[in-house]
Amino acid sequence: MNRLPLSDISSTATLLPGTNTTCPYCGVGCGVKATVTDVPARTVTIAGDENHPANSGRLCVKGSALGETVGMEGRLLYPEIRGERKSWDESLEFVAAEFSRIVREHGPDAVAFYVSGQLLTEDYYVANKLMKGFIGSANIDTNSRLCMSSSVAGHKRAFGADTVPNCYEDLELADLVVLTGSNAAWCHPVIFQRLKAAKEKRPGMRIVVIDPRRTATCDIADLYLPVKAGEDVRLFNALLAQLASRDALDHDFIEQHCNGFVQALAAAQAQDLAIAHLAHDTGIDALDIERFFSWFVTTPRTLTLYSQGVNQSSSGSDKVNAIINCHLATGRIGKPGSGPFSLTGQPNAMGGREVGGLANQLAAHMDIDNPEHRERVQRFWQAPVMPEKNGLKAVDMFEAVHAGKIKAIWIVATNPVVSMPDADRVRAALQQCELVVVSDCIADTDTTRMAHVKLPALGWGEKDGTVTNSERRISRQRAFLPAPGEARADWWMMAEVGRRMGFADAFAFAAPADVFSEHAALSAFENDAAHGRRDFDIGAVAGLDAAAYDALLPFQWPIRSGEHAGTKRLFADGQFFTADGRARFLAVSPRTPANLPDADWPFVLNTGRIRDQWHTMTRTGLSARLLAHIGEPFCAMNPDDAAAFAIREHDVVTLESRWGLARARVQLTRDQSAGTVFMPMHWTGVLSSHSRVGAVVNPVVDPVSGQPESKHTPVRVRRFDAAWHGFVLSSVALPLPDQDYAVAVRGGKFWRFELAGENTLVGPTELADELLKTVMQQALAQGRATETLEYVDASCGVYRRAVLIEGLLQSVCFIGPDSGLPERRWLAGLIGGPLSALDRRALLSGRAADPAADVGNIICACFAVGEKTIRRAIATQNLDSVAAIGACLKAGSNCGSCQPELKQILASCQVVEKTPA
Ligand SMILES: Nc1nc2c(c(=O)[nH]1)N[C@H]1C(S)=C(S)[C@@H](COP(=O)(O)OP(=O)(O)OC[C@H]3O[C@@H](n4cnc5c(=O)[nH]c(N)nc54)[C@H](O)[C@@H]3O)O[C@H]1N2
Ligand SMILES: Nc1nc2c(c(=O)[nH]1)N[C@H]1C(S)=C(S)[C@@H](COP(=O)(O)OP(=O)(O)OC[C@H]3O[C@@H](n4cnc5c(=O)[nH]c(N)nc54)[C@H](O)[C@@H]3O)O[C@H]1N2
Ligand code: SF4
Ligand SMILES: [Mo]
Repeated sequence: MNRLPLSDISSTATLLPGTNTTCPYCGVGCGVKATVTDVPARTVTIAGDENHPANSGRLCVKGSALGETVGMEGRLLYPEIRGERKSWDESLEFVAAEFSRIVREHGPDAVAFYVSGQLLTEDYYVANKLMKGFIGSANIDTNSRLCMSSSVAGHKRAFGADTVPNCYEDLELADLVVLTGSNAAWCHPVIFQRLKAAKEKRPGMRIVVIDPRRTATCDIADLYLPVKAGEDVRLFNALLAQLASRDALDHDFIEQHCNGFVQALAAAQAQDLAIAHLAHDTGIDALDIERFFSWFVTTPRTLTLYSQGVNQSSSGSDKVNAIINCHLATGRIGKPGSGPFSLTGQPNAMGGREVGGLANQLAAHMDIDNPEHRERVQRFWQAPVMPEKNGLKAVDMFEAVHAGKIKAIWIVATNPVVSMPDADRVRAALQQCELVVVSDCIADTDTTRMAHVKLPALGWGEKDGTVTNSERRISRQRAFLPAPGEARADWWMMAEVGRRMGFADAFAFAAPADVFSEHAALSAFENDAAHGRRDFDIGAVAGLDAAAYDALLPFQWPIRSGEHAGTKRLFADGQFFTADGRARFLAVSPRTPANLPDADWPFVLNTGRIRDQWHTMTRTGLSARLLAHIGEPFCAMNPDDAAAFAIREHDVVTLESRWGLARARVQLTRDQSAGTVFMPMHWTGVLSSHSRVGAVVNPVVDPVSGQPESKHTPVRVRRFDAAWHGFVLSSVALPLPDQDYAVAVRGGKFWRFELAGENTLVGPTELADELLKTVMQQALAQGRATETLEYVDASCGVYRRAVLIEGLLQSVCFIGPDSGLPERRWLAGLIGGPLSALDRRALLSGRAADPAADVGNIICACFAVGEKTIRRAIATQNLDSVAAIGACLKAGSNCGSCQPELKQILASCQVVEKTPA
């Protein structure tokens, strides 16, 4: 037993008070200190862990709000089969028996697991072992297919292994940071904050942002390149050609450590390199392209950060290799402050790759299509079977479910009915599947609605294990809350099913530490010069006992047996993991996306994330504070495009593709280039009637990685011709109204419903009756006195109602002919309370008698500071900087996530001031 020679990586010293754990959201992997102040009430105080190297105490707004998402609301508490509560024993027995039967009758490829980068490494390891080594199919794929698989493919092609060479310290050491296809300000906020701080300290550091949308990340950019969607390969190929023609190559590095340079350069030079044509094809100003090239040519310490604008593309793998080519050509890899750095999305996207959770991987960075690897893993696992070919990748997997070839699927910690492309087809596939098992911590999701068997999983704060962040740093997630109901760990469910399928010995894990230990041992198994060295090796932590595992400090892999500290950077020695140890240049050529806009589908739909929501909102949607910034699904559109289609700000629009439709409220902005629209991926069928953008997204994939092109779907956008608009504010949750446009938004002490309908309302009274039915029924059942206030103007279709119960305002319902309804914020503030005479009089006008009561849209979620408050303060107190706003209103002074918006508000106030009336 390896007992703690690991002074650098295992210690109990920093563990008290509170629990040191890791944030369950993005791949930055911030250390969090959680302190439970009231166990039954599950009250938890959250702070950044100052000793965690990823964040040194910083947290973004989502991390700071974690305490608001660990309550019992909405939790799945007991196993269920076909809607009936069952014991764990019955449920596991049922799943194991059905999977065994289907495998017996139809072969191992008739079953599948679809898992997630939000699983802990231990969960993931067990799932992968069960499917590949014991069921004998490679049909286990993961939402990382939608997220990181193009990077995996690019890394393997260039480096011979899926290796991220860099570490976060490089953020501070770089002289030029290129962010391409990454909105780090919103999606990797602590990395963004580190960059921002580095730049403030060292103003000579330059930042370039490459993105078809001008995002909040541009706030720190010296140069913004509005690349036309999909044109990254062309841009980076042209850069490679420039590096050659301007003699910026590292000839020694290329000759000694790389193959394929000549071919890659020839491919780059084969494209039209005339700057005017390049500018035309990429949509970027010629001078800006030249400036970018010059900076790259002259800056040895160049770091390229990339994320989904690169990966989620039908040429995603080629984009990754085009970027890596430029770093290899200049020898800028594995050195302080330089390298190609893929920012991973999910908290454990990396851990999943380490255990081989993708359908074309094996385990511990070995490959299914390598017979030696197969034999080795089989021997290590003492597995009865081992698939010889890759399994189905996510999009193909759900197609096979649709076709009835896959008859049973177990979906764990992901919500594919929302997040897959062509999502209505995914729903249809599950609807007709023989057996759908879903493990989730939340009871009602778009995917659990399709489940025959629901298994309650432990959530963050309850589960125990490890995750790996973007810089290869393995950290512990630790439990600090009791399991709710009968919820159990995901690894436990998988292992139990494994045992019940007849593989008791292979799945005899008693705790996550056992799983981790086996995983670590496999990583080091025959991993040496004689057998061929693999990058992923954590042999030093194989055989940790429970106490050492519990005390594990964050460390970066590889850490080989006998080593005492992890590895900051790889490839500094020019040694790669290909057969000959040389890196490979890849000859790539620009390719247009598979589906291009045309007269029928004139716009390119781009999808992605917003600052305060996480994916399908099952957790961030529990926090009213996180919904204060953006509460409703929106479609960002260029004002000129909107004008051409008679679309005005705040109109509801329908986005339609050949695959499906979604509705959202229009947001006009010049940050969105003409011909493109953007809609967030977050809204679900639970929270909206028709705002699940996945239904619209084309199921096109990258031919190498199988990653879907979620950033590029031709669509048409038309104004939703609403005959009426409305909203409801209610102190109690109401069922989602079944309307053409309906969105439920959680507020602090209320729910808000935004509504619109296509058909003329015959009776607004009847609609209000229907919408407020739950409120009235509850009052009736409790025998409480209700009072109704009404305002009707039938001539113009205006109807307003307020319901008071025993003097307290319970709900309001406003219906009108257009979207010009009063602001909701003032009314919302009145819900649940008694009304003053003044408020009562103003109530159905919807407008506060005192304008200061209207704070506007919330910009700073930490301190709930609204846009109108900020604008008033700027005007009245002459505030002229973000710091001044912070000093006056506190806005932007906690997590800093809203600072780019504060800057924009300042700028717009200054423009107004300077514009003569
Ligand atoms: N707030 C928040 N943060 C998150 C998440 C979340 O749900 N919410 N999810 C996490 C996960 S899993 C992931 S994967 C990451 C994703 O992090 P990011 O990749 O930074 O986020 P996205 O918004 O998906 O897309 C990034 C940008 O790519 C741009 N883009 C689109 N097409 C192109 C193109 O052709 N070329 C280039 N260069 N850019 C293009 C988009 O306009 C967008 O601004 O975020 C993580 N962090
Ligand atoms: N249009 C469009 N679609 C996209 C993207 C895009 O940019 N545009 N991005 C893609 C990307 S990069 C990603 S990563 C995916 C993300 O998409 P999903 O993975 O589908 O989204 P999540 O909401 O994170 O789903 C996680 C689910 O697991 C549950 N859960 C949380 N913790 C646990 C746990 O410990 N155990 C179990 N069993 N369940 C748990 C949550 O309640 C939730 O239901 O979306 C992809 N889809
Ligand atoms: S930056 Fe990412 S890991 Fe850090 S607190 Fe925010 S969501 Fe969590
Ligand atoms: Mo992701």
